Amino acid sequence: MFKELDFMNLDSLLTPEELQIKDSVRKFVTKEYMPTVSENFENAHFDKSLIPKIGSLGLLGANLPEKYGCANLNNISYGIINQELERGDSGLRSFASVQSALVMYPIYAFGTEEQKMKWLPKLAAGEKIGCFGLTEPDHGSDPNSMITTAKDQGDHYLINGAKMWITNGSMADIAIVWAKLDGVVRGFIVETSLDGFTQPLIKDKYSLRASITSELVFDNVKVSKDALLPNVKGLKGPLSCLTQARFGIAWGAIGAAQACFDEALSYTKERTQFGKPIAQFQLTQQKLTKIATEITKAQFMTYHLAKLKDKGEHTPAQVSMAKMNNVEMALNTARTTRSMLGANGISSEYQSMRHMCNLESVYTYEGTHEIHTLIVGMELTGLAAFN
Ligand code: TGC
Ligand code: FAD
Repeated sequence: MFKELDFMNLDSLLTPEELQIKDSVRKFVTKEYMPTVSENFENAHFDKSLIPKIGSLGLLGANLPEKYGCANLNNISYGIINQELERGDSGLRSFASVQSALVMYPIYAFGTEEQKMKWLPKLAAGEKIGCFGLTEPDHGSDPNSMITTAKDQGDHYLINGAKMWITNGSMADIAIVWAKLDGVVRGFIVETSLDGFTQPLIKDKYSLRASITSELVFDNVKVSKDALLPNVKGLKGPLSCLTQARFGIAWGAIGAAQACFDEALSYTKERTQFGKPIAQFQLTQQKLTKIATEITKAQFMTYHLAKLKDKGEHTPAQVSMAKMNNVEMALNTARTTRSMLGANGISSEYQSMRHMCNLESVYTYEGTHEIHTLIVGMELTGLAAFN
């Protein structure tokens, strides 16, 4: 079994099943994803051929019930999956967390039994791909101001508007679209093959290049009445999905940070300057020590959060603190480890800079660092500082 940084022996708290999940996802990522990630990142390509394999490993909607073709794992295992996928690349974790937390979860939590049986087994197997449309060109941090509308036309709804920066968009079979119906935010399962629905790819990104990001455009898209998710109204619908996804990101960021730490540790032990390994200089050790300490703190916060989530005792603000802290920690780690590799750090032979570029998006999506700061601030003070 591969051994990563585990300074406080967190593994001793994991069950044999949780350790086994970590090992199997690690092996999949190492053998099947890592050999081409650098080339795919350079070519702005997401390798869709891996999706059925990801599904067959039980990594999609992994914390949802077996009845719907899912693995029914606990939240530690769900977190570990995200951590191991993001050790590979944030784009790989993005694919899985959108499918799991932002597409499967709302169907599971807010859908009818027919909607669940129709979509969840296929999404779990990776036979169908989903995306989640909340952000609009002019409404990001403040989704309540969205202007996409759904109009009740008697026997169908008519959707008009646009969503922006949508992960998986151009390859999705369905989109969970949040639109205002009679002024209230509602969720719809919209098949992307419908007339008037287009998903232009967003090109030329410096970040998350091995991930698909798209616009969604709705021009009089006619959706059937059974596309509406009936069991939620208002912004708490999409925000509840974000709580699931942000939890996964808090774990995922640790994987990206560990990958960067491992790279810097082995590089600085090998690389010599002034006649000794650069790992022997005090300033290098200070950097490694700081990173290892921050990763360890993040691991324990996230582990405890998963335990709270298993008991249904976690709060959105706790999830915000973990997302905010861990992503900032991972981004700082990647920037530091990139510098520790000197000029080699900018080469695509190494991964710190790829992680660093990706983490700039992770810092912004699923609620920016600033928005999470304000969510925690509101929890502490009881005063909202958003507007
Ligand atoms: P506010 O009045 O605070 O809340 C409206 C209703 O929602 C409830 N609520 C939540 N419920 C569940 N989970 C949460 N995290 C919740 N936060 C709030 C709240 O209790 C209320 O319920 P009710 O019953 O009273 O109606 O709403 P607000 O308009 O003041 O907004 C607050 C704010 C700014 C925190 C919120 O809008 C926000 O989080 N903004 C950030 C937007 C965001 O995160 N967008 C992400 C888009 S998806 C994405 O980025 C995917 S990237 C995926 C990938 O590639 O991995
Ligand atoms: P803005 O909201 O315009 O914010 C710009 C800046 O202003 C930020 O620094 C922000 O923190 C700051 N700011 C805003 N309001 C405040 C305030 N009240 N106080 C202090 N500072 C503030 N969205 C989806 O719906 N689905 C997806 O699948 C998806 N995938 C994404 C993939 C990528 C690669 C990226 C980059 C984004 C994705 N997003 C997705 C969108 C993402 O959620 C938004 O970018 C994010 O919510 C921020 O919105 P914005 O970009 O419009 O920035």
